[in-house]
Amino acid sequence: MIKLYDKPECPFCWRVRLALHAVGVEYQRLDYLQEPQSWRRLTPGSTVPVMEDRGMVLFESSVMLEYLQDQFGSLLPVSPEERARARSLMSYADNVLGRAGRDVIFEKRDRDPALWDHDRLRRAEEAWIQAMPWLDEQHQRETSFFGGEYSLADMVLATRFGLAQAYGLLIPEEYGYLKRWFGRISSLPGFLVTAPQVVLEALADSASLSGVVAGDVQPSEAITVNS
Ligand SMILES: N[C@@H](CCC(=O)N[C@@H](CS)C(=O)NCC(=O)O)C(=O)O
Repeated sequence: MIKLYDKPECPFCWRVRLALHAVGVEYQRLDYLQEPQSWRRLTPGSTVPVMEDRGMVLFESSVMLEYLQDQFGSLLPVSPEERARARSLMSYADNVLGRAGRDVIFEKRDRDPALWDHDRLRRAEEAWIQAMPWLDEQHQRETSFFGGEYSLADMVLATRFGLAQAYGLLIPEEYGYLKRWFGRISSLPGFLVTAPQVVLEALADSASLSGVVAGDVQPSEAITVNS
């Protein structure tokens, strides 16, 4: 069985959990802090995620996603053009959207609000807003970026939006395609089963504000083996 050394709130770990769920593979989820020695032995850069499959060790999330795509073939669009587009979206998710979100998360996470650097937050929020128009234009349909099938691009973006929302960075109202896409993807079982607690709490808050039953959202931390 695949082993995944994992940290719930890490966006790189979450995308691998999403992809594993999407291909329907059973895996064992290990908290890297509870297995520090075996984890450190496997990763030259001391990062998570780390994947172990039948003696093979992978320590870079993009390689894990490509491996799952090569094994199961259902995580990227078929044509070379659309695959290139999916990879461009993933790059945008990490290098543009993710950078803005990361600054807000790092500033707010586990810190007394009295100590927040408001200039840093304001700059990150501006960068977040500036990242929206290009993404909003990339939609062909509302359900996903690729004609109804969820791809790795959707998964990587969903983790960035989910974590950002948990720290107060929302999709502005005028980006209707993006809002509807996130509304749909964040209600799918794969998203809910793999999401970190902080994301589920933010979703439950926004659901209760919009009248949906918050108890529908279940935490994922209790789940160590997924199928
Ligand atoms: N490029 C790496 C980045 C992984 C990464 O930066 N992981 C962070 C957590 S999000 C990490 O392991 N930090 C060290 C730590 O948390 O101890 C990948 O995609 O796998």
